[in-house]
Amino acid sequence: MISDKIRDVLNEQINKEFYSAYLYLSMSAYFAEIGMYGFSKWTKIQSKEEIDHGMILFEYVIDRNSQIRLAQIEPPLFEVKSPLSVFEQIYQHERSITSAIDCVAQMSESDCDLATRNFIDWYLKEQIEEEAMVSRIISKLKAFGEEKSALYLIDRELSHREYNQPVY
Ligand code: OFO
Repeated sequence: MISDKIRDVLNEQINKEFYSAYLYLSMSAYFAEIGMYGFSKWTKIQSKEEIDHGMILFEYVIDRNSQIRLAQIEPPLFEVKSPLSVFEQIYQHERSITSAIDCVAQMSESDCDLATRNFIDWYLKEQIEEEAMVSRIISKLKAFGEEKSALYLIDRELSHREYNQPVY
């Protein structure tokens, strides 16, 4: 069993992961609208992974004999200026998710809930990978993204991403 405080923060995190899925899915729609199908595929796959992140938390809360409290998911908000600006917003978003995960880790530690503290390690590592992956795309967009032909090549590269269900 986990404390009510930990139950609530894990439920909040489930909401954040599903919000992330919505955000990436709306970005995927935007990229499809402007004909950038590689960017669209990449963000759609990321959206699926975010649902997986939410579901891993969901199963954990149930396994700990606690309660799921699903809340409303806010509409996804982002500005559509350019692929670079969208990826910069993704980076900021992922940084905010990293801070939220850090808080879960700190709270579980101060609650002497070592099982949750151990569980959340997977998310800490996942956030390092996500921030790095997004920051590499931003660097490429900054270096070459002004040129349409380079953008086309980056779009093609992103179209190679395949969905791999995250394994906890
Ligand atoms: Fe679930 O990692 Fe991104 O948001």
